[in-house]
Amino acid sequence: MTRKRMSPRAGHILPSEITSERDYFDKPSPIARRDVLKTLGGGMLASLAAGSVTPATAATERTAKIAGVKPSSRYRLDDVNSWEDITTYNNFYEFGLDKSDPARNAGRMKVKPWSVEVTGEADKTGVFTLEDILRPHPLEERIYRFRCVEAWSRVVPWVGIPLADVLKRFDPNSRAKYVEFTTLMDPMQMPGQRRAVLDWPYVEGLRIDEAMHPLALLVVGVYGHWLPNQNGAPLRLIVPWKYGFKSVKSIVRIRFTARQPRTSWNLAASNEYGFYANVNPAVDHPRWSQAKERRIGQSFLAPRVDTLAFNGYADEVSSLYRGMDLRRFY
Ligand SMILES: Nc1nc2c(c(=O)[nH]1)N[C@H]1C(S)=C(S)[C@@H](COP(=O)(O)O)O[C@H]1N2
Ligand SMILES: [Mo]
Repeated sequence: MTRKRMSPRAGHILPSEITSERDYFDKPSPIARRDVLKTLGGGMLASLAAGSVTPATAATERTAKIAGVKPSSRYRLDDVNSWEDITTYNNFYEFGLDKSDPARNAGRMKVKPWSVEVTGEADKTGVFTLEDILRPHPLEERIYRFRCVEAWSRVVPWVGIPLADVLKRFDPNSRAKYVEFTTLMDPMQMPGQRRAVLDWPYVEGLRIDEAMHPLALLVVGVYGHWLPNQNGAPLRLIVPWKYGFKSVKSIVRIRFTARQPRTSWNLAASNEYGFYANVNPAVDHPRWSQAKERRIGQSFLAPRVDTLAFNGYADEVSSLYRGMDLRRFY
């Protein structure tokens, strides 16, 4: 994997100093936000001053509608969050550290043309255009629960294709025990990558049987529209029974591998962000409880709702983890 150099100024920030998404990003207090800027040396402010961060695009602007999306009859839920809830409060650190930064900054990312490199333990590897990847597959709308490790959640009408249907076309071989997904690396377009917040590019992975599970979705849209950039256009993963950080955005590489991939948040803080990261209300994060969650779009005063085992998908996925110690494999 090629890793481009970070800016020298960013070099002194260790991953261990930024272990928590929540510490930086889930505090509503403006004072906490100022502390972040101080901690990070004000680099983000400097780039703002230099005009290198795109000014606000209309955060709630609708992307084009997708034709011919078939609503899933199986994956329907009530209380779907609004377009605004889903597209203005995001984690996409490549575009900044604040929840509102991706909607403001991701507009500059060029998502057309887009191609995905498929490598590793498969017979049909190579570079494929996004169109080639999508062409054979019907697009389906599935409403899934989404649970961030920071203890917020929402309900989202994704548009996508079962990941398994796409992966099978590459004919993974018997050595393919895991699949790794990598986000675009481009500090010119992604100002957040100029800082060593994570070891860029963002990498995530699944065991092959998890990746082949029918719930795992390759997503291209939301609410019947093509994905807005801040949600990981033009192609992202959604693994609804796992914490949100597994659902990697803006994928440019898929690699089949015999060994468990090294994943970004696990590398940054392995005691806090496991490889499996299944939603589990019984296993607290070292620094906060995971028993309940705050539903985005509701008042901060609204009572938190109970977090469900495997985010409500236990009947479908718990058999994947039979015999594993779910506390250990948090
Ligand atoms: N490349 C990349 N993918 C990412 C992230 C990120 O910072 N970079 N954040 C993750 C986290 S922590 C969450 S909660 C979800 C948020 O997805 P959403 O903004 O569409 O809700 O994206 C995940 N995928
Ligand atoms: Mo998250």
